[in-house]
Amino acid sequence: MKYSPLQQQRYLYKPKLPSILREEIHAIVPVTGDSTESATDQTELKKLFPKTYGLPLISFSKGENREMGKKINVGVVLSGGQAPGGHNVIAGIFDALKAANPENTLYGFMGGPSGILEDKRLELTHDIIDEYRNTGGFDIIGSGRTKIESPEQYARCAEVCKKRSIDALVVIGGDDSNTNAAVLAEYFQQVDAGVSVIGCPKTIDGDLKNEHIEISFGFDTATKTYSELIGNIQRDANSARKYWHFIRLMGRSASHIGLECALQTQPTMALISEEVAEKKQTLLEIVDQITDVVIMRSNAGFNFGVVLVPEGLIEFIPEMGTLISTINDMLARRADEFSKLDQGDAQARWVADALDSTDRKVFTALPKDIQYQLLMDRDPHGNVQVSRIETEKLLIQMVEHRLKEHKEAGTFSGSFSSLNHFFGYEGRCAFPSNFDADYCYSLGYNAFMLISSGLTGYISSVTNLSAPADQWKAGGIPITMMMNMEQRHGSKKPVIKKALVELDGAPFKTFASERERWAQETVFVYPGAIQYFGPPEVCDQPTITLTLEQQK
Ligand code: FBP
Repeated sequence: MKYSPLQQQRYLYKPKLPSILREEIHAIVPVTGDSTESATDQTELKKLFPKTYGLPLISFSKGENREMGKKINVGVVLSGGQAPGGHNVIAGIFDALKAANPENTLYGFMGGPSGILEDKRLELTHDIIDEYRNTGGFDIIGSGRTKIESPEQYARCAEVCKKRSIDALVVIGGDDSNTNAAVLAEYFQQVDAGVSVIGCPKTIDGDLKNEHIEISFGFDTATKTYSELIGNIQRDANSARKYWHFIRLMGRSASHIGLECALQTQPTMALISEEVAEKKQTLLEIVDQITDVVIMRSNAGFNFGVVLVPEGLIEFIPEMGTLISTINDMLARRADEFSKLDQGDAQARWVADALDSTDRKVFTALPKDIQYQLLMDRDPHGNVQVSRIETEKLLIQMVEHRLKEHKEAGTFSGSFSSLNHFFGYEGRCAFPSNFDADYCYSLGYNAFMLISSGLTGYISSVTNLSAPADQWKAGGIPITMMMNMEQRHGSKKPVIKKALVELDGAPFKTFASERERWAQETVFVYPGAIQYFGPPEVCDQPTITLTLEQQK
């Protein structure tokens, strides 16, 4: 069997577009709106982006479009971690591009941004695209984490695009990739390269969002996949009534994934990193908070529960955050010395010796495994890779220790048996939900509309997402509008601001008003698997986060 029955059925699914994009493509025209400003740092950004700062907002309406039929070649690249729906973004670009002119060509750069630098391309044909419609993964052309951010790399991109007659590049990526797309767009304008650059908002983490990007694609499917798994574990916990499950969830710094999964499943507890930082909670305070719930439930006869832990938690605990940034700095400055040491104990001892007494106390109090994980390879930005730190195991060990103390003091007589889980990769390549299949296809189709309108430095924007797809609004937002200046690697850089969970936002407030009840009673919700066929109230619903955020 080459394809599963589900895959065969998904090939037949026709993604839904916003109503304006359903018009015959030559009968859609761009509408220029007001010129834009970044929310902060206007003067510095204007200076850095003389050609692409202040561009107008774009929407589309009906009208005769004579430019649309002009033959063009487009390159597309997938950047960073996988997110469900990437294939549909590419299918959307492809269908729009071929509808505009069957002679148009779409090239996929292979293995991420390095594919542009190395000039590794694949011409995407009908046969190739059809094999990937409505499927998960990024395997059609692969992805990678190489950054295009140096003047030499920009020049190389211009050279490759010129050599291959590429008129436009679509960069499908997160906040950093879209920041780099904006810088590349500005560079191409300055050197008159004749190549436009359009971004598409991707990441399961949900941290690329603002007034104009309601959600990045992949968040919907990933959170629904994790929620299914959490629900299954909750039902097991409620049946066996003997385990505490600690589940760490991907999402990097932001806790959007953890919060959405909590809203979908009503676990016993869910930690939110942003709240921990706001309250300046220490690791011991968090451990005590969990321990108190374990004891309370045990007294009520419930020696089981489910705790959700966001993967970025460790960096938000003040003493751990300070320690991690000191280690990041130290490993960047003394990389040579460090790399000569044996991994494990020798490296941990070397780091402990180099720390000041406060950081050393925090570091050496950690279990050895966690010490080693804190010293693992940094990501391309020099940051610790939070997905590699087993925070859920750390919490389990510390809760066990506290319960032992309570037992000795006669304040706990129950049992605590725990299991740990990490959900991340399980959700990044799932078959996209109908929402992500529709949203991604619309983002791609819309990206081509921006290209054919001669625009550059824009991100494809599809909004009004909690309404049915025909009411979605398609348009373009200048990327510079979403930027601010931040301190990165010792100097100020223009970047798209990462969106963390807002503690005064409706999703967090809803969670906060319910969580005490979830801890006391057992009110688990079991969402079940994503449904692709059936009534819209089961198959087409957006996330609870998006619905709450858009409730008037
Ligand atoms: P992006 O930010 O590139 O979309 O990646 C998201 C993510 O899945 C994070 O949630 C996670 O921390 C990280 O990627 C894991 O990275 P890797 O895929 O390199 O293991």
